[in-house]
Amino acid sequence: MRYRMKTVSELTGIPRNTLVAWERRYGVPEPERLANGYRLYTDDDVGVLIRLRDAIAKGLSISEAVELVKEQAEPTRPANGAGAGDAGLASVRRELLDALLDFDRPRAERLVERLLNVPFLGAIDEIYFPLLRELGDRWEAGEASVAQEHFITAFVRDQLVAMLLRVGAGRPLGPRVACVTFPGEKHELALLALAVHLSLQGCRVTYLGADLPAKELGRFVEQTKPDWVCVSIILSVEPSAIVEFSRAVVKFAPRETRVVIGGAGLPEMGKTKLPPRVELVADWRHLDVS
Ligand code: B12
Repeated sequence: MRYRMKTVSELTGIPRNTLVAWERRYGVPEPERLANGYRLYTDDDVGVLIRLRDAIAKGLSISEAVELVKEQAEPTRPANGAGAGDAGLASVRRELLDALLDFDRPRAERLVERLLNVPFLGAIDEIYFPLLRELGDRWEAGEASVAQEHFITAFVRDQLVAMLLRVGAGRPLGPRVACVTFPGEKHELALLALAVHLSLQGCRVTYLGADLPAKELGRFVEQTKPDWVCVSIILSVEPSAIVEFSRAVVKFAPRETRVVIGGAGLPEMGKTKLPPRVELVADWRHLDVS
């Protein structure tokens, strides 16, 4: 996505003249310029600005914050193409998993600080999701205890919530999206990551979390009339459960509301028909809610 300066200012809470001043003095970030002079910021630019803003909020001067953001970028910045960056992230991920399996939170926090300049979606894709998948495999093989799984899950959840808080409340007139898991589904980390992704696109996200009964979701939709409802399923479910759930939600939804159900637990639907305005999307990167 590309954003105009006005949107970036709304998303980050940084006034426009400050954005111009930081760019002029420190070259951070340096957005693309259109022929008419308008600036176009990328998701990465917005990520950098959010990190600068947060470093300043912690008491650093702007020049210290710029130094920190540049320094933090070094271990993961590609030297000659993507390979070096990927290797940097892979080693952070391995060390992070080791620290967490040892219940060593301070060490884990220090490793996360090295990700300060990695865009949120990059950290999710390269660090947190692969780490969770490896954890799941270890748990399944009997190589990770339930205590380790709970501790690590809580840590990752904290990081995702922190991202969500930093991204902010979305554009004032951005699409209104409710995020919720399928009834009975307790896995909520992919949903949190989805909420970060949607907020970065300017959506105004209402995060409803895990395991809301379909009837309650229907009531919520009737009351608040969101533009979209995004539902995450990680544990496998039957097609009939998807249809029953969709009907229960759509029954109360206004015509404008669209329901997207996605995640690793989606079944092969075959010829099963879904109610109108309900769609299945496996990967949230393919989700366009603009
Ligand atoms: C953390 C975890 C837990 C935690 C969850 C805590 C929490 N607050 O979320 C706890 C301990 C509660 C838990 C419980 C269970 N878990 Co668990 N858990 C995991 C683990 C390690 C990570 C889950 C996760 O967050 N995945 C998110 C990311 C990493 O995965 P992803 O699916 O690839 O995400 C993508 C898509 O799914 C998609 N997506 C997801 N949502 C949406 C939504 C939309 C709209 C769209 C478009 C896309 C989309 O986008 C993502 C990016 O592409 C996984 C391992 C794994 N491989 O996922 C096991 C795993 C999911 N768990 C598993 C199991 C078996 C269970 C239990 C049944 C164990 C038990 N006997 O009690 C219970 C079930 C609880 C329940 N009713 O939901 C199995 C599931 C096997 C299966 N396919 O059925 C897994 C795969 C572990 C394994 N390897 O065996 N678990």
